[in-house]
Amino acid sequence: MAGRIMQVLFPLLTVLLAVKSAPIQTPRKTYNIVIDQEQASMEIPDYVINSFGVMSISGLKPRNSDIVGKYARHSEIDSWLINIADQYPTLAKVESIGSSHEGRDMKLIRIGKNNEARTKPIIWIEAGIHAREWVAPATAVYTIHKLLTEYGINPVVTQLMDEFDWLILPSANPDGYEYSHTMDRLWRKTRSRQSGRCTGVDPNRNFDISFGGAGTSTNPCSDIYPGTSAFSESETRNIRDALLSERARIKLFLSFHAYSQLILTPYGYTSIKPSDNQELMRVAEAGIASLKTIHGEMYTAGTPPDLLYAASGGSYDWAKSVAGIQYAYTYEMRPAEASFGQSGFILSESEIIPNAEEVWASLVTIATEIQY
Ligand code: 0X9
Ligand code: ZN
Repeated sequence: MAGRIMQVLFPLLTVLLAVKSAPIQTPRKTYNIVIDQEQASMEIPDYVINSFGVMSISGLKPRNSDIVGKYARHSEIDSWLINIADQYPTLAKVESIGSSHEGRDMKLIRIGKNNEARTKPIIWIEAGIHAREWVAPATAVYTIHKLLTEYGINPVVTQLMDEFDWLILPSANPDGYEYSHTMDRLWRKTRSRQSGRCTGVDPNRNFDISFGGAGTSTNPCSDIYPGTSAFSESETRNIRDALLSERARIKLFLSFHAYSQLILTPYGYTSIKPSDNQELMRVAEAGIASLKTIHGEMYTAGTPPDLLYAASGGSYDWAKSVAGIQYAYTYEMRPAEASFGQSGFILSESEIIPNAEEVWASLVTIATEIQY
């Protein structure tokens, strides 16, 4: 018994020491670790944890992990969401925000201690709006799994779930995502029928912000075709409506994409900077500094016109300038660049978890740094 208690207490002590002695900037807040000893003795494997709550787990495999670290199909993500929410009924709830063009359900998971009270500030994550950027939904899945399985165990996770509700849409373009699995690995758009025998609209050009402006094409066959009008796509309408219904509480809006290793700040549609550009850059740079401590990966912060190209009709620009969410960012995840002979959208499955771990570290810092 004493051995069992030591086995439980020792890792907890390691957690506390790691958090206390961390040399790098981390959550300014204090942690209250509440842990059910019975449950802990059954579930906590040996682990080490760093100051961002990145844990390396050995021993027991966490439950519900079947699609974590994999490129899952939309239906697998769907049923996994229902399953994991069922296992953590006090911490999570799944709801549908509507259907895709081809009738697939778009599920949003609401995660957080006391989330049913609907009073806390919200962190919103949309992933997979571009079909071929598979690491984006995979990172959202990892994040959902981490939040739910480490609540009450990992003080960083516990703190961030006590303080925020996390609303995560892991598969924002289900039809395109499926098409990229079955027909065309590099498919990007939705799957709605367009004129001229072409299919699909770029959903990240379809929001009502400078619609049809810079970085779009009038050719329906183009990958950056914005559609016939803003919100012509059911997927973007569903996202718009879900976002608007929660907008007062959303303090941080994140859109997960790949690739290039960037945290894009607003705006994407114009080179004019928002009045709080400095603050948005400060928080993004802090996130990048944390990200780099995990696996040494380098990210850059800045606006799309400065770092990539201008592009109008994007979700995060709309979230900031229309929905009024101050902190809105687009992540472009791994890889930094395409390697010879291979598209940058094709990232080995073995990089999903390292990518998600470093993104998590940046999320911890960003969530801690935002002022609201
Ligand atoms: O072009 C895009 O939509 C994004 N890059 S990607 O390679 N993932 O397609 C950049 C989006 C930046 N956001 C806006 N320009 N609104
Ligand atoms: Zn993208």
